Amino acid sequence: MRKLAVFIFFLASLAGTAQKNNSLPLPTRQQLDWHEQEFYLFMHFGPNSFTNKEWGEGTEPEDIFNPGELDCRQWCRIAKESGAKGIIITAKHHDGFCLWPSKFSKHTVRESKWKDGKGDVLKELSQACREFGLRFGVYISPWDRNHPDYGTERYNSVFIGMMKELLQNYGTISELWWDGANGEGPNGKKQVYDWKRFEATVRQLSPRTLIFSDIGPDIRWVGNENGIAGDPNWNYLDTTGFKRGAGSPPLDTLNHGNYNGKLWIPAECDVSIRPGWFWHEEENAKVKTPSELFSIYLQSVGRGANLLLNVPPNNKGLISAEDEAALLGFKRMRDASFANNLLKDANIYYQFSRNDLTSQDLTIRSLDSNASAYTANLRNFIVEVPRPTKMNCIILREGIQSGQTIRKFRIVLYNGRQAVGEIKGSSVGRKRILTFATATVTSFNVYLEDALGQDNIKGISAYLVGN
Ligand code: FUL
Repeated sequence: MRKLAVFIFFLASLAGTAQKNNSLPLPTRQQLDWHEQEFYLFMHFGPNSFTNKEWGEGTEPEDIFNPGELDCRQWCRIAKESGAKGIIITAKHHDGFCLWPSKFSKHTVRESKWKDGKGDVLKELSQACREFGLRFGVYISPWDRNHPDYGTERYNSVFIGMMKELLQNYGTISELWWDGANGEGPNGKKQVYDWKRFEATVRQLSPRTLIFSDIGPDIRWVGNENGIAGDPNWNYLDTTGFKRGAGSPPLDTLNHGNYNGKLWIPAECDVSIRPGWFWHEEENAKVKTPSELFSIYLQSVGRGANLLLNVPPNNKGLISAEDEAALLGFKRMRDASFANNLLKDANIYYQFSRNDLTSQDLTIRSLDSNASAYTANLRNFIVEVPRPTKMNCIILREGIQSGQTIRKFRIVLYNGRQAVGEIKGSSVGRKRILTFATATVTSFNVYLEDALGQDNIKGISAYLVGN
């Protein structure tokens, strides 16, 4: 009898040779790589970090921006220690202030006294990210409450010029974040954005950069700012007829995706570690606890999405001690919860008959008796642990390189012949973390009740979390 590792290897190799479901949208190589990032940090930083505002007016004097102890290496050290895979920084928020000395604006770090106008936050952060092996991404708000050209066609070229500076001067930009907010500029007008040109510019200059917005094209907004993906969460979305911002699909659709959607546009869950997106002194005592962050993790990464957690640097230019402690506590909880895979010594069997679902009647055969005979029938399987084991969490992983094919599943837990729990669900995706009341388990059956083509489970593990 073979062990779990063999099972996973076998299924992984099957997934590799599986016939493609030609009708299913598939992730690109960049998207697949993005899915593996799981968790990375957002950093809202700019004049608002000094004025106690969330949305600056665009009229703040540049000298307000003066982070006397700015240390991007401290940000990166903390990001790394917390297990985050990268940092996305607000290069320009709605107030229009540029954290880099853009040629296309007179409202930038260059006009401030910070480092005598010679500072460049993006330069420092991109270098630190490289040093720490983190990905570097930028948020750039199309809405600009400062720029004199905002509300005219000229602004579209300004925005393109700014994006070119970002894409060409700071090494690889892993993700470009387009905020959907579109308000009025200094002349009281709203901008008609030239999204086609914006997108073509990014694709042409940096084809590997993933573009985030309400509707992608590469990554979609999850429809809330609480960091919670829908259950189910489909990686598919239909965007025809929808726009970014006010014309975006209903929030519920963004939250769940479209079951039969035509494009692979997975969800990213953005949420702040504090009540606001920017740092405010009075929120130092309101930083989310490690348990709250862990619960968000289960509902974002645990539903096959990615988690973008905002940790805003303070007015000194440092991550505050409160945020650092919460992040490290969150990391310890993840490590402690997922250190001990209870299926390490488990055996996996396939059952032949899909109608024959009671444990004592199952035809149990081991995988190595004739593996090739089973390739057509991998839907249901039994996992047996060598001794009664307490567990409250099972993780399923789908081989999403072949699409999101699992549409309905059920798991029945047994202690001997006695059923002691049942878990039902629909989407799996890259990772599905299922938690349930702690049970003593000797085996469990996994039924993939609705799945397209070759079934696509790439891995399975079980844990006792939060104990
Ligand atoms: C929103 C913005 O208006 C907030 O200030 C913040 O940047 C959030 C992530 O996106 O649309």
